[in-house]
Amino acid sequence: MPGRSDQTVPLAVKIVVSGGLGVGKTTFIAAVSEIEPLDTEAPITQVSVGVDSLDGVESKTTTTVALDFGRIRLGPAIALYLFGTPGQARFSFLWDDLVEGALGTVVLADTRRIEDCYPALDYFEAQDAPFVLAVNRFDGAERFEPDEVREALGLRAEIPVLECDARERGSVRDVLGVLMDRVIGFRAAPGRRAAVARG
Ligand SMILES: Nc1nc2c(ncn2[C@@H]2O[C@H](COP(=O)(O)OP(=O)(O)OP(=O)(O)O)[C@@H](O)[C@H]2O)c(=O)[nH]1
Ligand SMILES: [Mg+2]
Repeated sequence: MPGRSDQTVPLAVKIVVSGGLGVGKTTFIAAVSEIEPLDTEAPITQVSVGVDSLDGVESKTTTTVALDFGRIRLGPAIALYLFGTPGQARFSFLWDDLVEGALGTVVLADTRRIEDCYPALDYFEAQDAPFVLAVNRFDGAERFEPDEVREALGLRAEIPVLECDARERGSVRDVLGVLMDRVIGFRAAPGRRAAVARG
């Protein structure tokens, strides 16, 4: 491409990491970011009582109140900019701004509280960008086959359902790799805009 050096200027790709409260979004981004991840953790306050369910994550004392942000290079040509959504439902008004320009999304799920990912699924199914569903393995959580998770959530066959450990860099990279395959396939599909922001 004229005027562009592949050695020095990677394509900048915006990716969103979403899912229910305490599902591991901040952990997922921190595990893989090559820059000091920005997080906006704050103590969970009384305002949350009766609004945000902490069932299953009772030990959680802080929560993301605005966003998480991290960056990872995928080879020399692509840099992923990762934006994590806040988990509490009362901050969902931030999502519209956060997803602006995003090319794909990882929706994280916890099988102990699988229904908590419905708001994110509903939201990202309506977006014009692909997403993958990644089940974050928590200690003591029952294991389910990806197809069982797919069926329980009513996901279409073409949506990838994966398992991951949000604390492990390699595992997070694997999820992002599958998402990028989807993003590339989606952008290349006939009738789609090949609109990838240039870094
Ligand atoms: N065992 C286990 N614990 C995890 C894993 N991922 C995250 N955790 C823990 O789960 C808790 C919640 O993780 P966070 O990354 O803060 O979750 P979050 O989705 O960002 O939470 P909110 O921003 O409040 O919605 C933390 O104590 C993590 O250490 C995992 O894969 N396995
Ligand atoms: Mg968080």
